[in-house]
Amino acid sequence: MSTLQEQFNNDGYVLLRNFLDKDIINTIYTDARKIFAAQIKRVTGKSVDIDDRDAFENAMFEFFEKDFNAFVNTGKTVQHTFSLHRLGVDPIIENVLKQVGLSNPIIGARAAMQFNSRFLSKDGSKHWKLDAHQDWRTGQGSLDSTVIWFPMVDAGADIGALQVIPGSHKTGLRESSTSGYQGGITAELKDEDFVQTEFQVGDILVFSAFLIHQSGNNITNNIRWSVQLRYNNLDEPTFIDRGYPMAYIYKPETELVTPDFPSVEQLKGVFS
Ligand SMILES: O=C(O)CCC(=O)C(=O)O
Repeated sequence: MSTLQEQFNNDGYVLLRNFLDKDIINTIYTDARKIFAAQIKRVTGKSVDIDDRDAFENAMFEFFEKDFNAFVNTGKTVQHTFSLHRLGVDPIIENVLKQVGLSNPIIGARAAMQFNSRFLSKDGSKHWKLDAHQDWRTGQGSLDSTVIWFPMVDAGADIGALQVIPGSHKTGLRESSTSGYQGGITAELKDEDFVQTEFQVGDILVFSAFLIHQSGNNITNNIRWSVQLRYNNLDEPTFIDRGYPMAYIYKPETELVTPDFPSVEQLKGVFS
């Protein structure tokens, strides 16, 4: 067994330094900001420089306040970029999954991106950060189901990088107030058991879906942009025996989101 796998089995996670090409991460980050910038222009009338971090993020907050619905939909749209999904199936990712023991990895859920800031939450709600949880409850895949998490900006305690409880992946599936992402483990967990992770761009955290973890507290005025990739192992016997359950449900809206749209003329315009 490799030392990497031993460490992963023991602690439930490994933090790999300088693992991803910074340009690959920057492309994902840039694609997301460009998509937001297009809607920021529409909603606020402002053309923002996506590389002027504070100005761009202030424009994000303004967009959030002015058109929440469009903000939510744009937030969903940035989850669908080619760059993000290309990374999710990159051989470098496939190989690291194999190194920690997933002999036959398969995507567990769509690659996802988060942009955490208290300024992107309604009415002081805590929806921008996640309480202590185990991802297995939402994925319910193989027992060696694995998550890769990394920030697209340097991230330590102040900007709320993940906090994990080493070894907690071996303590079983814990009771939770929900099976979704809000809510969390109901048992009292000790603050001092959590380890605060810290990242430079390029570092990644690879962790068991049973590892107890939570969002850190982003006390800065900046957004903590991060990516999460989730995988199962097709060879894991209980996953096979349970018939490869897929607990993620993607479904279409039942109603037209833009009533009376499109007109025949609009369609003719597209195809003329
Ligand atoms: O990025 C975060 O703050 C939380 C992410 C997380 O815990 C998860 O995706 O399971």
